[in-house]
Amino acid sequence: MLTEADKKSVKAMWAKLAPHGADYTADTLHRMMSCYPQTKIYFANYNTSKGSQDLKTHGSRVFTALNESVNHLDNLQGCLDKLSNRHAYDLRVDPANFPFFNECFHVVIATHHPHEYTCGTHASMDKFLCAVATCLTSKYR
Ligand code: ZNH
Repeated sequence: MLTEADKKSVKAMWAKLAPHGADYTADTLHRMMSCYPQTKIYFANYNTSKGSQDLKTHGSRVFTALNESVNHLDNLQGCLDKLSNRHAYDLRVDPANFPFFNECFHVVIATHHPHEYTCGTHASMDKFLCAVATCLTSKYR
């Protein structure tokens, strides 16, 4: 559960990273596919090299969804409902892959904001990313 303090912390950090958000998520996808190559099976036709147009386009979509989520911290499930159906029924992404994305996102944020991304902010952001992953994988039955 995100506390009020977590929400404040996530929103403050988000305001700092949002101007570069789409680049960060594209780099996160690149890192995820490099460090955990098993995640590449879902992106069969993608050019997975760093900075490719495929990663930029998809990174931007993922960033938009995360951005919407930050704007709806009190109703994440509602906000992500459609996307949750899509991941469960069409894409069938194994839920085990979500922690890989989250870990890589932390690394990318920390690389770009080494001073601002304190342990406390990291912890709050992790709760947020886990909450998003829980929503996106909630329809798997
Ligand atoms: Zn996902 C898609 C988000 C994770 C895989 N995604 C997608 C989209 C979005 C997202 C927004 C678009 C939609 C449509 O199309 O309709 N994701 C997301 C988020 C996250 C995720 C927010 C976290 C946080 N995913 C993920 C993972 C994986 C995935 C982990 C694996 C590994 N997705 C995916 C795929 C797709 C998607 C495969 C499809 C793509 C294309 O089509 O191109």
